[in-house]
Amino acid sequence: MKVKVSKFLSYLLRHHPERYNLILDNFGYANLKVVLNILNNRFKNTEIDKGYIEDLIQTSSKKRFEIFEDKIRALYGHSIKEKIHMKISENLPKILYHGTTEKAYKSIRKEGLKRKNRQYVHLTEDKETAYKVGKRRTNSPIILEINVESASNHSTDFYKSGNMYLADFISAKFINILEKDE
Ligand code: HQG
Repeated sequence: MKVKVSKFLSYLLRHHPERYNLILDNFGYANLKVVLNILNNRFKNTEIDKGYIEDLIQTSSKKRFEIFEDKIRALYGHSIKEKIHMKISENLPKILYHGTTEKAYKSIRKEGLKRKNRQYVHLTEDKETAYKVGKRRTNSPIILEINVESASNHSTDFYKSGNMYLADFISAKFINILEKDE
C-alpha cells in the first residue's frame, strides 16, 4: 500500500495537481491537510495521516517528498507547466552521473542532455543510483559522467533538491560515457 500511496503522491505533486484542484506554490509546496484529504478519499481502507507520510518518506531509499511545517512537496520529477523554483547549489561534487539507454545516448552525445517531459535534467552523486535509473528502461544501462566543474565554469547552473541534482540542460561538451569496468 505504501508504494501505491507514494506513486499517487508523485502523480499528484509532480504531474497533475490540477486534476484534484490542488494548488502548488512556486516551490512546489501544497497544503498537507488538503493532500491528506485527497489521499484518504482515494485510499478509503487505509488511514493516512502525517505520520504515515513521514514514515513513507523515511523508509524509501529515494527522498522523493518533503514535509515542512504544514506543507508537503515533491523534491524532483515535476512535469507541470509552471516552473518550480530550485535553489542554485554552490557546493557541488566534481562529477555527477546520469543513467540512460544506448539509444538515448546516441542523440545525447550530439545534442546534450535535455529535460524532455520534466522541468529539469536529473543527475545523481553516485553511479549506483544512475545505474538503477537507467535500469528502468533497459537491461544494460549506459552511465554518463557530467564534468560539473567545466559545466559550472561555462555558466551551467546546478540545483540540489533532496539527494537529487538538477540542471536545465547539459551540453554534450561536458558529458563522457563511463566505461563499463570503471
Ligand atoms: C533521455 C525517477 C534522447 C534521458 C528516476 C532519460 C529518476 C534524451 C529520458 C528521475 C536526451 C528522460 C528522473 C536527448 C535526455 N536525446 N534522449 N538529447 N536527453 N534524454 O524519466 O533522468 O523513482 O524524464 O536520458 O528514477 O530517467 O520516479 O528522466 O532516459 O531519479 O522518484 O530522456 O525520475 O525517479 O526520462 O528520471 P525521465 P530520468 P522516481
